[in-house]
This record gives sequence, structure tokens and C-alpha cells, in this order.
Amino acid sequence: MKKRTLAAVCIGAAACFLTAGAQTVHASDAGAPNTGETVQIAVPSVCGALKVDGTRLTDSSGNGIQLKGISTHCIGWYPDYINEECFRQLHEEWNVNVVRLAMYTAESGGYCTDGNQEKLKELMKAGVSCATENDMYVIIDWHILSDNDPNMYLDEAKDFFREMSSEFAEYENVLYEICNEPNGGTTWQDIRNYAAEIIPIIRENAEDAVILVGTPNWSQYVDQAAADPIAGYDNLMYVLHFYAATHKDELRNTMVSAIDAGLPVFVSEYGICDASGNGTIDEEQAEAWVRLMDEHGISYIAWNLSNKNETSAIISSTCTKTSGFEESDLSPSGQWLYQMLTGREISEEAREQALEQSGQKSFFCGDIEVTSKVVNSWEANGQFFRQYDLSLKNQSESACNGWKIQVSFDGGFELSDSWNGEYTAEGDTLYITNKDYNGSIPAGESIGDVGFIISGTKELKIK
Ligand code: IDC
Repeated sequence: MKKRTLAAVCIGAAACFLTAGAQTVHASDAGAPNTGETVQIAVPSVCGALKVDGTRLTDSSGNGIQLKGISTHCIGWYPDYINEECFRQLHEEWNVNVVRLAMYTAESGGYCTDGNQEKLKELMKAGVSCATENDMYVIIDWHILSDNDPNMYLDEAKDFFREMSSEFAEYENVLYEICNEPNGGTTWQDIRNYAAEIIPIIRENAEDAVILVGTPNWSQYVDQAAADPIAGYDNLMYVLHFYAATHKDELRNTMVSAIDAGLPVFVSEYGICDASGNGTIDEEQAEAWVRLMDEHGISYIAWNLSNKNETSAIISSTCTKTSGFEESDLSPSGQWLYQMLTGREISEEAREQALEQSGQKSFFCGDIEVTSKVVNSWEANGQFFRQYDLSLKNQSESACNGWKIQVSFDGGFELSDSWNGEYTAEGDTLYITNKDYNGSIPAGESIGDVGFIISGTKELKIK
């Protein structure tokens, strides 16, 4: 890739915890994978308005660039992270060059249900302003989810995008994501019909802004978009989302085939845990995704900027700060993201602390490495209930055909529910063996979604 003169160099002077001396270089030729200590990031003040050229996102002069950043959670639920200092830290210390602002449409508090539309729009505008002030790109995300089909709230979507694109018509750093994740029975044709209504409205104001179009099946079927892309408009990209502990080779192959077929793909949301946004982390799969996306110059945005008690949240659930984060304030997902974006290491101590706080634990049963996580806990009739999620990784050199693990607790318990295994409780220990459909694990691979609920007279911990 052609090297250009670097227009701006910034060394994170106000770093809170990032003292490793790595350099952030703001460059307009920043599509290459990060190597070593110098991290190139593409910023609006240098790269200007984005364009789409073939399958690539480019700067205003046509150099391939990558956006890497973070998505908010539902802005109505976690509004406090939309603040100048938080965004500044993400940019200066984490090398984030894009923030995605998620406007939930149908969930409780959503824009099209019982949310306060004026307040939500103000939050969206505040988010754009914080990103702009900090020289970042920003995505206005119409976050459909339980509404399945974006046509469900078509009128609201039209008004929303008319207002947003008019407000930000002159902004070179604003991108529009018109439907987060169509799902249920929504077809690519339904999405095309919706896009045919929304794109012209945005184009009336923002003639060239990049528009991201979601794809069927929670933005996974990019192959369907590749077979029949939307014609007649420049600067469109098609959205793929993945959650690394759920989506592996198969979805990666779908992505590569779509790119090979000429489709410009944008990963506007991903998690390194499972598709529920919770459960255990699969770093190996996450790294395979990152390598592939870097290889193809694809942009990617992590879910989510919040301290919700779920694996995908990047802030630890015990941390109530909304800016000035230190490494011990991050969840395991947050620490992974920080390391991936900056190439700097998190201390072992902070890492252990984050695991402990997130209710995660890893241990071995023979060659099987078990990672457990408490995904839910509650109290009823004087009993403490805990729901555990397990993933099992075969760390041996050969495939295993049938597994048996044991989990010991710090007290007696009752097993109240369980799935994807055969369970026997004896004293303080739970013995679990495979079902016929999940017994074989190839060498080095994992299976997930083994889980159970136990109750006892205290909050039981794995010993
Ligand atoms: C999840 C949130 C969770 C929330 C749920 C429903 O992490 O706290 O309760 O939405 O509103 C997506 C969606 C994204 C999901 C995420 C994890 O785009 O909204 O967030 N996910 O389930 N697609 C695949 C996974």
C-alpha cells in the first residue's frame, strides 16, 4: 500500500493508564493491519469524507482506510457514556476512530415505542457532537431488533433520517446505518424495499455520506446482498455482525465469498462472547475474525460501551465511572478490546481482577479447559439461584469423542435446571457428561452453551 506523508502525529499526552509510549499516528493511508508500536488511525481531519470504492472504504482521495471503534449500548438506557471526556479517552488512548450510536427502535424505552423521542434525538446529536469534537467518525444507527422487519416503523424511520441527515448534511464524519439487524422472516427483498424508501431521503441532504445497510438473519446473510446488491447509489456498504463464541468459520466464509463477489462489507457490530451478548469469551475465534477483517481492510465496531452485567459490556459492572477509565475498570471484553486496538498489554493483576468481578473462572478437567461464567443470579424463597454458562475447550492434540467434567462448589446445592449435558449431583460436586450431539470436540476447538441453574442457602461459587 502506498505510503503518504503523515499529516498529524499525536502522542497520547493525557493518558490515564496508557503509559507504554506507543504512538498514535493519524494517517489518511491507514488501511493496513496494525504492526508493532505505531498504530495508524484514520481521522476525519485528515481523511475527510469517506467513500466506497469497489469493496473498500476509502478516504476522500481514494486510499483504503479502516474504521475501528465501539458501539454504545442503547443510548436511552446508558446515556451517561455520551460525554466529551469519555469519547476523548476512547480516541486518544484506545485509538478508536469511530463511535456507533445505537438508537433502539422497539425495545422498552425505544424510539418507536415508549421512548421520549425528543430526548433520544438530543442524545444522538450530543453523541455526534462529542465524536466530531474528538476527530472521530460516527454512525447514526437505527437499531431495529425485536421489531424484526425495518418496514414495521417505516414512517418513523423516514422522519428520523430526514431530520438527522438535514442536521448533519455538512458533516464529513457522519455515516448512516439504516437497519441494525433485520431478523425473523425478513427477506433481503423486504430490506431492499425499505432501503429504497430511506436512502433517497438521506441523499436529499447528505449526497455522498456512507450508508450502511443491514442484511437478513441478524445481519449475517451478506451473500444474499451480494447476489442482488442495491443499484443506483454510490457509497453504500452492507452490514455483517458476528459474535465470536457463536459465529465461526461458516460465517467467515460467507463474508469472504461476499467480498469476493464484489460486495463492500462493514462489520458495524461484533462481540467476542456469544450472540446473546453474554456467556463466555472465545478469544481464539475473536482473533481469527480480527486477522481476517484486517486482511480485507474491513472496518469493525465492538458491542458495547456500558457497565451492564453482561460479557459484551466493556466496562466492569462494578465500575460506575463514565469517563477516565483505568485498566481495572474494564471487563474482560474491555481489556481484550483495549489490547487489540492499541497493542499494549493489560497487567496480569488487572486481568485477574476483571475475571473475578465478571464471575468468570477457568479450570481444567483433564485436557478439557472449562470456562464458566455466572450469567444470572437471583433470590427466591430464601434460596440463592445462580445460572452458569460453560464453554469447553479441547486443549489436547487430538479430537475428543465424549467428555466428562466435574464442577465443585463451596457448599451443598440443588440442581434446578440444566441443558446440553447429562448431569449428576453428588455432595458439593456436579458431574457433567456430553449429550450424543455435543461429545466430539476437535483438537484446539471449543463448544459452548452447556449450562445449569443451581440453588443453595448462599451464593454458591465454583471452588
Ligand atoms: C443486547 C444487549 C442486551 C439487551 C439486548 C436486547 O447486549 O443488554 O438486553 O440487546 O435489547 C445483537 C444486537 C444487540 C444485542 C446484542 C447482544 O444488535 O442489540 O444487544 N446482539 O445480544 N445482535 C447480535 C447480538
